[in-house]
This record gives sequence, structure tokens and C-alpha cells, in this order.
Amino acid sequence: MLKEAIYHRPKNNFAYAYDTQTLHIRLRTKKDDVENVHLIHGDPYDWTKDGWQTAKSEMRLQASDELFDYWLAEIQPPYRRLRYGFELISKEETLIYTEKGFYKEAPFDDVAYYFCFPFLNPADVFTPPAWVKDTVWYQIFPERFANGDPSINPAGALPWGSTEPKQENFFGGDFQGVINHLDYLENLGINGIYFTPIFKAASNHKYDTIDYMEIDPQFGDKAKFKELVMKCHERGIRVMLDAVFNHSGYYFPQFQDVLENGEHSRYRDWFHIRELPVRTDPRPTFDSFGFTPHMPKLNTENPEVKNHLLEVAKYWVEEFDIDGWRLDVANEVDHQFWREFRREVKLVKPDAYILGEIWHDSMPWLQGDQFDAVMNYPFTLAALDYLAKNRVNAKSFANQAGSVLASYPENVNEVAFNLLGSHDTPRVLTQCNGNIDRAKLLYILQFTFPGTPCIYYGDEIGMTGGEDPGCRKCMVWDENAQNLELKAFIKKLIDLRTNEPAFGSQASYRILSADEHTNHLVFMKQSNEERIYFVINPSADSIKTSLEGKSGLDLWTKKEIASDQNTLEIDTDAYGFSMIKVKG
Ligand code: ARE
Repeated sequence: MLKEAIYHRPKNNFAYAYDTQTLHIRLRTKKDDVENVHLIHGDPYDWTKDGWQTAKSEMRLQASDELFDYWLAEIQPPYRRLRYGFELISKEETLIYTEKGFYKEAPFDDVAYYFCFPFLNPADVFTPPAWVKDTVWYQIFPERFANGDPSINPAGALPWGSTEPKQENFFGGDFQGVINHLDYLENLGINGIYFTPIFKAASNHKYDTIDYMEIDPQFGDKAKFKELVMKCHERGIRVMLDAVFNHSGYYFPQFQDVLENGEHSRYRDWFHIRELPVRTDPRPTFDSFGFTPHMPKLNTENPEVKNHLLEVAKYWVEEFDIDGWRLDVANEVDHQFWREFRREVKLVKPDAYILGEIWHDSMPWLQGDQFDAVMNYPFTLAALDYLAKNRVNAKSFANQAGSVLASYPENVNEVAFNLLGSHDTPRVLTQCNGNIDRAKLLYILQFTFPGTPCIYYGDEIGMTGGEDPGCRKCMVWDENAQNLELKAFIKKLIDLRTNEPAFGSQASYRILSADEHTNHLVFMKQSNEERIYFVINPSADSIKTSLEGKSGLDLWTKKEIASDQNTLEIDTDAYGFSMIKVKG
């Protein structure tokens, strides 16, 4: 047994409260090195070798990545406190692993040797908003979704879809345009909309805020926004806005004052001025987003700035009943600000969803005191590398997926925001070089991965587009130019996710096989007694898969499959998929 690979350290993703009664305990071992793991556990104050409180529980192999296996035990200690260790069994040996090291025999005589989860306090339980688990998101870049009121077009707005999008052009998308297409969205089956910024700003993307308390006039006014939110809610569609609190825009009045008055400005400490006088070239003499001069970084540790932004955060929830905030460049804002942000927003709306935009490992923000979830770009990258760019094989995807899932508590994984693309990335069909079959397999991966899927506007009808700004074309509303077959495919996925519990975010997820040669992937989702086996076959040859079960239903074709053995033989077409529901 490779002891160097064996690792456990409470809390974070290795020991955490799943709910007010249940602890999850995880252990890492070298991949394929250990056959069984048992959790040895007992009450810290009633720890005896033969005491009723000291017991063994089987741990299940929950995920694997390139190097490691991750074992999980779910346990409900009677007195919500636990001392524990691990019994590891391999072909060659059995070892006991405790906080003090490895032993041949368990050092039962002293509880101090064991790991400790001192007490499961309900206040420490991370409970993301329950509604998120059943949400299918749709991301709208308001300037490019639909122009419903040309009378409020920004100056120089171009005819809809008349030319390629550029950094600086406008086409007049607005709230009325969204309202006019709520039937389309409801019919598709989505029940959550994520809007990129809508507050007053100079650019077409609005990430350069001028006034956080005003709607940008090209989109409409507050009354129109209130109407939009109300009409979304009437249809059971939640609304999430984009909070750009890491930086303001260049024309933010407080920044303009600094430009004008320099060190004498009363707003000097609203920003991170590196050098005076303030200059924007050759590089900004102040901290900004990247090196972008028109996005000066806000000093969120300054109480005045914090109060201003927290008022903004509360205002749009209190006055417009929005359901969530997506937090722009969330990883560059200080943690204390986000702790206060969460407290203030949840005071106003306890089940508001707080989603951080972080593209990398995000455990420090997901302790339950800051974000509910992050945009799951690590999943995006792994899925696109496997099925769009054909850069890695099924085994590599399985390892990446295992690593993502093992990185976070299950409560976090269940509300992950799973996307295949956004306004910052090339569109999924472009990433697939126009191959619709590959795009469809990607959507199955997205809709079945733990967490909730988000469709980027227009991807459902096969729009293409490269890097920003190419991915921000005007939505195509002419049905003759829409890929209605792909739209029907995605609608069917949404229907399955809505109506099949084993499809959803709370069903367990386990990759069963990932073949390096045929490149196919087999994974299973289970909810109570229902299991759904998924076969993803991106290869040019059909493949046969044997699944455990006596009878099954292909959820896609509605074909029944039976066997007089306990094995179902499944044929999956080239570039195809199977999804077989097996009962019992
Ligand atoms: C655009 C072009 C730039 C150009 C700039 C010139 O994309 O190439 O230099 O204009 O002005 C917003 C606009 C963008 C604009 C940008 C800067 O939407 O169109 O850029 O402002 O003016 C990193 C950050 C992540 C950030 C991305 C863009 O971590 O937070 O970069 N995403 C948010 C929003 C953006 C927004 C901003 C931030 C600024 O979603 O839309 O841009 O408010 C790797 C790294 C990531 C990196 C990612 C993308 O994966 O791991 O950290 O994200 O690449 O670069």
C-alpha cells in the first residue's frame, strides 16, 4: 500500500456536514491500490474498543482521478460528534490510518490518536438554495438577445444581425425584447435566466459600470425591468443578475473625481491608486481588471465602497425581487467583503443564489460563508477537451471529472453551475467544428453532471461564434436559420432532467468505465431505486456494452430491453449515446 498517497484532513472536502444530521468523511488513496476501506468511528466521550459507540462502516469508492481514488462514508453520529480513523485493506496488507499515523493494530486505547469532527453545529451546515437543484439556466447577453423597442436604441445601433459583433458596436437588445420571447424560453423548458450586466455603463457588455443603481437606458427603465422580473416569475423562471464589484467603469463618477482632483479627491481611497498623477497609458497607474484602463479596481476594504456596493446588492433584491447574483471576477475581491455580501443578501432573501465567477479551484470561497457555487469552468474545459477538441480521451475526461467532484463537498457539487460556453468563450458548436453529433454528446454530459446546466443563448439553435466578441452575435430569430432539430434535442434533455429523478443534480454519479481505445464513456446516475446508465460513444464504430439488470428502458428511444440473465446487452451507435433506465 502506498502510504504517501493516503490523505485525510478535516474539514473542507474531506470532512464536512452534508446536512444537520449527516457527516461526509472522505479519504484519498493511490488509484487501484486499496480494495476496501472501513471507517472506524465512535463518540469522542464513549470511546471503547468494544463499546457500542465504536463501530466500522464501509466506505464507497466515490470518484477517481489520474492518480488517486476517493472514498466516501456518510454517517449520522447519534450525538453529532465523531472520532474516527480508517481501516485500509489491500491484497498485501491491512493498515489502520489515524491522525497520528499508520498502525498494524488500531490504537483503540486512546481516542486522542483519532481524527476528530468535534460537533455538527447546524449553523455550520452549508445549505445552498434548494430551488437551484431543479434549475435549468439560460444565459442572456441583453444587448444581443432581442430588440423589442427600437425607440431606446443606443446611438449608432445597427440593424439586428446585420454584421459581425465587434468590441464597440451595438444592435439594441433590450428588456422588451426578452419579454417578447418569454414564451420561447418557457417552451424550451428553462426556469432560470442569468443576465450579464444591465446597469448603466458605456460599453455594449456593461462590465464597465457607471451607475450601479440605474438600469442602462438602452435596455429600458426600472419599470420595464420590474415588469420583466414579474413576467419571469409568473412563468416559474428565476432571475439572476451580474454584480461587477471587482471594478467600476472609467466613467464611474467617483473615478472621474479622482482623475480630476488626484490626491485631493475624496474618492482617492475608493480605488487602488499606485502612482499619482493618475494615468491610463502606457499602463494604468492604478489597479484595474487585467491592465484595462477603463476598469479601475474598487477598494472593497474601504467601508464607504463596501457600504455602497452592499446597498446595491440589497436594493435589486428588495426592490425587484431578483433571485440571485453572479459575481464577476469574484476571485479578486477580498473574502471579508464576500462574507458580508452573503450575510446582507441572505438577510433580505434567504434562498437567494450566490454564484461566483471563478475559473479555477474555488474551495476557499465555498466554505458556506461566501458563495453557494461557482461557474464550473473546470468541467467545461474537461468536457470540451474530450468531445469538442478531441484533445483527450475518455479516460482523461473521467479523471478530470473525478478530480472536480472530489474537490468539493457533495452539497457544493449538487448546485454547481455547469456550462459549455458563455459570453467569454467560443460557442460550443464552433468548438466542435460544426459537428452536431459531438455537440449533442456534450449536452448529455452537461445535463447529467452533478449540478445544474446553463445554456448560453443561441447555442440551443446551433449558433456559432469564436472568441469574444465573436460569441456575442445577435440571437437568430428566423426559424429557417435555426437548427430546430438541435433545439428539439435540448428541449428533450430538459424534459428528461425535469421528469426523471435519476437524471437530476441530486442523483448520485459514478463513472463506470472510460475506454482509452474506443474512447467511449459509461457512467451511472442513481436516485433511490432508479438507475440510469449512460453510454457516450464519440467513435466512428458502434459499441456493445453489458449493463447489470434484467430489464431496462432506453429513455431516448422508449425501447424496452430485457434479458433472462442479469445482464443487459446495449448497442450504441457510432457518434451516439444510450441512456438506459433500470429498475430494482
Ligand atoms: C474584451 C476582449 C479583450 C480585450 C478587451 C479590450 O475580450 O480581449 O482586451 O475587450 O477592452 C469584459 C468584457 C470583455 C472585455 C473585458 C475587458 O465582457 O469583452 O474584454 O471586459 O475590457 C479572466 C477573468 C474573468 C473574466 C475573463 C474575461 O478571470 O473574471 O478573464 N470574465 C469576466 C466577465 C467578462 C468581463 C470581465 C470579467 C471584466 O465574464 O465578460 O469582460 O469585467 C482562463 C483564466 C481565466 C480567464 C479566462 C478568460 O481560463 O483561467 O481567469 O478569465 O481564461 O480569459
